[in-house]
Amino acid sequence: MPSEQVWSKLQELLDDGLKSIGSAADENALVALQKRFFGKKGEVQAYMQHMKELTPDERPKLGALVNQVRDKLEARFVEAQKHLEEAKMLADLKHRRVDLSLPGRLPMRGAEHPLQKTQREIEDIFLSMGFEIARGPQSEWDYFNFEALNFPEDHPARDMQDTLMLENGSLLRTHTSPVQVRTMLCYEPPIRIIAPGTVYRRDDDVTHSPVFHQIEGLHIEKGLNLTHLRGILQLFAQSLFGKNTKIRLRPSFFPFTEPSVEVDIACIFCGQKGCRLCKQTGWIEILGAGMVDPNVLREGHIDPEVWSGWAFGVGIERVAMLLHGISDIRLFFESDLRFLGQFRR
Ligand code: FA5
Repeated sequence: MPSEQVWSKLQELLDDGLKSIGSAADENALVALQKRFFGKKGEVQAYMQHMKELTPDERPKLGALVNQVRDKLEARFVEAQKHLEEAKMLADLKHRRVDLSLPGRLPMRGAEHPLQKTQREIEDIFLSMGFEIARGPQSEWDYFNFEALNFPEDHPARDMQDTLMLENGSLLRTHTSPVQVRTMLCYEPPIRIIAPGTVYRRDDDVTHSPVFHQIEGLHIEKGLNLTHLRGILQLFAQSLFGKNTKIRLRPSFFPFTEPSVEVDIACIFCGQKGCRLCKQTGWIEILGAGMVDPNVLREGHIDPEVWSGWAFGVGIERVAMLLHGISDIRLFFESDLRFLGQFRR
């Protein structure tokens, strides 16, 4: 084909292409046109075959012109696609009659679980005082859960914590205190840790759950005594329940602390006037604590002649119930969104 004919055919192709693409009726027609013009054997590519009919200085001109034609057709193609999409959307909208004055629907927002939130708040208080977080296994050996904590075999103190036994001879830990000895065996004193975790007991009523959570605190240092324990727990109670919160220590018994104490806070509900929640006493028990028994330090390979320590164990559910005025512990475990949604920040 002589070169003038090639040029004019190319112009025809461009005119025809722009017109047909511009008037494509739907998506299917566009796809067919795409194949017709841009396919491997499409009409644009076909022009490259005329190369050999041209003189060497005309060939680059043909290449450039074919590219220009392709670019223009492609641009028209993108335009047509956009136009078809818009037309489809408008048709849809007409059909659906969207009422733009209706309020939008808010996506559902999650919330931190109240137990997780309480645990984090307690952790933050102790982390700010230089304590570190330690952890231990939930399936535990009798040795760490009882024996190393000074509960001799068949000692009636074991009945204080109804234990769930596992088939391999281990048990579900009944408290976080086993982390005390595990930590002593791993680290040299001074030690300052808190150990949050899940614990299990054969226990089930409105204030006791078979699965619950505790945070253990352990401080081992030279020259510690009960006043250090009292000071830290006072600070803890004030950070959690308010700066005027008073605490008191009552003598108690745990095999692994000597002396042992129960710690009460002045009733935050009635200001110590006496109410149903403090059973008219003005005080509410929040945790057990005491000075680490020398036998326990020895089990942890720590010399009780040199080092002394205090420890405490607090129930996270108990604290969360007090903080939020919740009277039934089962609410924490029922996954009822009406209850959990109230803890959104
Ligand atoms: C202990 O578990 C001791 N290990 C605490 C301790 C640690 C004392 C270190 C001294 C030194 P106790 O059995 O009292 O103690 O439990 C501690 C707290 O766990 C209780 O005050 C209570 O808040 C919580 N608790 C106990 N049983 C349940 C239960 N079934 N459901 C929910 N919370 C519970």
